[in-house]
Amino acid sequence: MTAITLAPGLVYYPDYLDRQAQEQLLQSLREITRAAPLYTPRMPRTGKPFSVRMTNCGRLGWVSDIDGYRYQPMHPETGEPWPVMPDQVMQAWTAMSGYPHPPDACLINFYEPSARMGLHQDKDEEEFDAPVVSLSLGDTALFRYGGLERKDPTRSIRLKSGDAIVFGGPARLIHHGIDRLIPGSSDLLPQGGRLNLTLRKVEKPL
Ligand code: MD3
Ligand code: FE
Repeated sequence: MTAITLAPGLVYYPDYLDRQAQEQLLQSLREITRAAPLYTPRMPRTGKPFSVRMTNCGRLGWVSDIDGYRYQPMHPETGEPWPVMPDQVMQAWTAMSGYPHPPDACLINFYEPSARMGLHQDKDEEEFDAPVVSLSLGDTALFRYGGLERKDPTRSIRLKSGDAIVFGGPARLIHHGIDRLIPGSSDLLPQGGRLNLTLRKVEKPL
């Protein structure tokens, strides 16, 4: 496993999942989205739709609607509990997080070729001592990250299918986003696009 430290607390694992592991994870995600369909989140207050569609697995899921951002135990449209986190996802957390408790939530983002995600911080969790672990599948994305202040300078890297990236310690609250996908860069998803999983510890451990 190759680990490249890009900044303090920010570790990149290129090709963390080989092709077979990517296909296995994709199959799990197909089962998850059958039970917990991708939905279109909306911006708080304005109700403007995200270009990224989302679902979750694990005990808690991150949702956004006109009322705000939050973690909740059920799908916002079906009202059903989120599907269980696959073993492969739990194993990725154990391998890369360095954190002694299992994750509470796995947010699954689906990007169509034109989708993007603006620069933001992830701060809806209570536990910032735990890192966020991200797994990418499908088309390569141009991922941008900066610093703790929105005005800080940014850098960008390409996240390709099978890559993992971990944000912990001093990198946990940095600004980050997805500028765009590189269409046709992967043949993993038959229709193109990209899936990103982010594994999170939401609540403070007992
Ligand atoms: C840095 N997702 O879901 S993954 C998100 O590719 C999110 O879908 C992007 O940003 C995506 O919130 C980026 C990389 C990532 C994920 C979580 C982070 C970077 C992070 C949390 C803190 C700092
Ligand atoms: Fe984020």
